[in-house]
Amino acid sequence: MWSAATMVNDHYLNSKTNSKLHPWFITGYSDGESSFSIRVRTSPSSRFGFNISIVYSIGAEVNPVNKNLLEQVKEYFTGAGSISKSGNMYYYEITSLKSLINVRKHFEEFPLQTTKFVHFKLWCKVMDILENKEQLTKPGFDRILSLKSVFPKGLSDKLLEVYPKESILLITKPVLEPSKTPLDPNWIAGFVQADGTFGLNYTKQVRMKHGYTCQPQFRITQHERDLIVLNRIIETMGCGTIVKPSGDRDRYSISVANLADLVTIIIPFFEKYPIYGAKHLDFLDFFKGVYILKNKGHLTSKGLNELKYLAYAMNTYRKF
Ligand SMILES: [Ca+2]
Repeated sequence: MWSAATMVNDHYLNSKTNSKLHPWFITGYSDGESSFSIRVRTSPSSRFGFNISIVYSIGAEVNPVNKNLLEQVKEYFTGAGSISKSGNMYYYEITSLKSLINVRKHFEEFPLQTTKFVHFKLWCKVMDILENKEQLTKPGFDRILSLKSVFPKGLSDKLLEVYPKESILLITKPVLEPSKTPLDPNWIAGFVQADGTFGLNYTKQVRMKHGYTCQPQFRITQHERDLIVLNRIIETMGCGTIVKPSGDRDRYSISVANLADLVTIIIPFFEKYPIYGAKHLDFLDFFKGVYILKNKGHLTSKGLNELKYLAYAMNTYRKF
């Protein structure tokens, strides 16, 4: 009998890659950190003066652990594309149409859960046009401009000089049907690699005997357009509350700061569904910190020192 679970397992077992990453991890990580884009570049030799290509790209901050993670993602997509460095980021990019067809298959089987889904759908429409070489016909070329115009970056000034807005047929964006189904835990792990934070906030606290305390917090931050997915994470995991970071107008976070929830839900969850990227190291330090707090270590100077040491060697303080 067919079920979503057996479908996932069949894919997992039959896939030809050696990647240890679960298909839903790939989608969760992509929901947080990837882009599906349409590149339109000036090219005098091309029909209509512009060359069109589509790209799948996913980034991670530069460090050896993240490099390894992107190599695993590359492995998952059977070695297609390449990883490059730009500033303090690595980008894994796939640009060949043939390989992108496989990427599309993955995201059709394991769909994006955030509003990125909408851009994926538009991107697929451009892929259809490119596959049939219809970009070489005026209607096909115009259709691509219409599809690109509803992307966040829209059409470049260069493009608008040649093809003014009035000449572009407006299209309606597809909408993401809000789902209420529980999320796959591996999706959550991938999403946390992209947009989650494990923090130990070591702060002055005059009321405390040693003058300091430490507050643990697990967070996932997202633009308000994806508030629905934050609520689905809370429902799937069974803990967390939605908070609005001060000064951050259009973003919301899930916050879990309650020690009992961290010990009984968050830590066991990410032990069972690992994160793989550098954020996994932050999780391990967070894990140690939470247990020091659970054992009331923050009431002793030895425990506080350990917490301080952890807090100032993780996240942005981490040295590789
Ligand atoms: Ca993100």
